[in-house]
Amino acid sequence: MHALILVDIQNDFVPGGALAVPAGNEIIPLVNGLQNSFDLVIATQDWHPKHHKSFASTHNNKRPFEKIILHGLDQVLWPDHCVQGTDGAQLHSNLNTNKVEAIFRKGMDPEIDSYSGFYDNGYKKNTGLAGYLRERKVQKVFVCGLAGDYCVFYTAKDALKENFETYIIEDATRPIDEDGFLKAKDEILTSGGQIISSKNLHRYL
Ligand code: VGL
Ligand code: ZN
Repeated sequence: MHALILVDIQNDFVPGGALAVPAGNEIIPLVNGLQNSFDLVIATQDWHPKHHKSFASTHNNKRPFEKIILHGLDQVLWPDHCVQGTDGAQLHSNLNTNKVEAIFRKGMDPEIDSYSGFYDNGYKKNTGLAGYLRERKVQKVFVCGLAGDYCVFYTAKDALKENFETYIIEDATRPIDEDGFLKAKDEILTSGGQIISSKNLHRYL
């Protein structure tokens, strides 16, 4: 079984949203088409309570994109985004979700950020995604969505950690920062994952 994970394709991560990923909207038609090639499609959804500690506005005299240490972990401070129940937190309305069998929400604990669909950034809580994929007999995990240098990267990293054959579909993601994404791709490759183009997807299925 091979699964496609649609990471955080939410209104706040596309241009016009609170934490817009440049050209993030451009992946949506491709992602919609890709879903037909998979046995299983699941999605993740960034889903923060108000005043989450990853928001710059929660701290005094901090601005978005400043870095702090939060409970011992490096933390980028973000604009308020993907607040539970808001329009910005909804999956993008052009994203076809008919084939999505499950949605794993993350980032609910106000004290810790959660980039990966599998664990929070401190590995304190497991979302159950790894167990779900194993129960569904998934061996290969293909990751796409937003943002390439954060939630896509960390989801792919944890998929490797959980011993899934792991692929990032490069043209079906967009990063916040291009340099960060170069480093991220390098780390995936050195950890045994692959970075592929949707054009070559048939070779890996
Ligand atoms: C993300 C920063 C903060 C992402 C989520 O989906 O990549 N990035 N929260
Ligand atoms: Zn977030």
